[in-house]
Amino acid sequence: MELSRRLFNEALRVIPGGVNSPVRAFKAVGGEPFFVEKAEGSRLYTVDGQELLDYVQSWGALILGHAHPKVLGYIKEALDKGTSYGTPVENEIKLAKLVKEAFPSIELVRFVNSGTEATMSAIRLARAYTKRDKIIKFEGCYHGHADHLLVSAGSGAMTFGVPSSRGVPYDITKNTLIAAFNDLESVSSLFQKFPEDIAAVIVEPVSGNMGVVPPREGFLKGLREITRKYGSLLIFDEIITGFRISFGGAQEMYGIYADITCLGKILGGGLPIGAYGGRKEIMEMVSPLGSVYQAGTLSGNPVVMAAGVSTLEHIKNNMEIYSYLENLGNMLEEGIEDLAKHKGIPVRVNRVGSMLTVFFTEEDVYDYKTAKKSDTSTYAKFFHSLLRRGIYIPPSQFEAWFLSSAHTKHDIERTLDAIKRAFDEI
Ligand code: KE4
Repeated sequence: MELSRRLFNEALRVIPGGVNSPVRAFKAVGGEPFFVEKAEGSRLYTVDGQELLDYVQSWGALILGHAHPKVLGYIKEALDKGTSYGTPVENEIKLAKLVKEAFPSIELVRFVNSGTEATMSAIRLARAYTKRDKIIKFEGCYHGHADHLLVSAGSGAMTFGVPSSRGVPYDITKNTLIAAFNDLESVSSLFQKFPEDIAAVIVEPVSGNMGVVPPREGFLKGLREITRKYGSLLIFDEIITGFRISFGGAQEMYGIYADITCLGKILGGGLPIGAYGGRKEIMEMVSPLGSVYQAGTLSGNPVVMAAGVSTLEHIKNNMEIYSYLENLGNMLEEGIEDLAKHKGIPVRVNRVGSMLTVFFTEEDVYDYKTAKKSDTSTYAKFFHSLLRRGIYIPPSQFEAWFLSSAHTKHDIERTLDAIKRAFDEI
């Protein structure tokens, strides 16, 4: 880790915390981050020559694994024609059609450059469409770092135990109401209090940012019903789940359809992207058609569109990826549970398809409060024990592990062997 250490010390002199996104700094698990030289398939290769089996996969952006030849091929072909034109390109249409195919609730879709832009724009649009100001989000869910959504946020904000961010004026967050995930009563009581003021409910249909927390039976259906009853919009933040848990995300898996859907990560094949979409009568309010302004210099960038089209086309032509990932995920989940039981270590493994979290707790984890009961210091020891054995899991208890189609049965066997040894050490 010598070169990584030197580079990190250099990075600290020029970048806040030495990283361009907080969770990468290893603050939640201690130690210093390694620097990566290159990546391929399920592997990362550090500047110090270490090979790591990667369960972060760029925070869920790579369901095909690193440097997939087909995706790289499309990107290289696009790069040979330039990097950005600031004009329409045909691949924007192709990617939009692929999104519409996967998400029947989307009639029109707008591409942006990050998940944050997608959710920020979706909230603005919902407020314009309903002419209401308040929104409901859930404690522990993370929708990017737009001011009005950095309240009781998950992911890095939760990791640091600072659920809300400084620099966000109360005037901005006073319209953000907080409910508890999997608790419909907490939602209906807010609607009873503000029956005509709530523009939208925004939710990660399967939360990935307090660790993985699946929706309980009836939760999503209940959100669909209550938003319809009060004339609010239901926004599904599928930036993680879209194309991850199925090609059509949580909407396909659970059969509940959102009014506005936010997408990202896999959609861009590892390049910067976000998207928001919904039915025509809503999306036609977006500039230049309507009065809701949203713009972006690099939105619909030709190289990003090529990466997205190649990724989604590959998945569409190889849909058996999802059953492959379900089997690998199940093998990992059951293996961890068996090992923990055998060692008498209290864990809960929450999993949906190829996204999972190992919580160090004796209780079921079904919302923010139960997730927060996890033993984060044990998680930190577990993290480093696995890293020493060449296995890289998220450097935070409150993130999701991700499998890719590049992971193999042998990778899982190797991981379970390392976990067995790690359990001996914690
Ligand atoms: P970005 O602005 O980071 O592209 O997307 C924000 C976002 C929105 N919605 C969901 C459900 C998300 O998970 C995210 C971003 N996820 C985090 C970690 N879970 C990205 C990692 C990071 O912040 O470095």
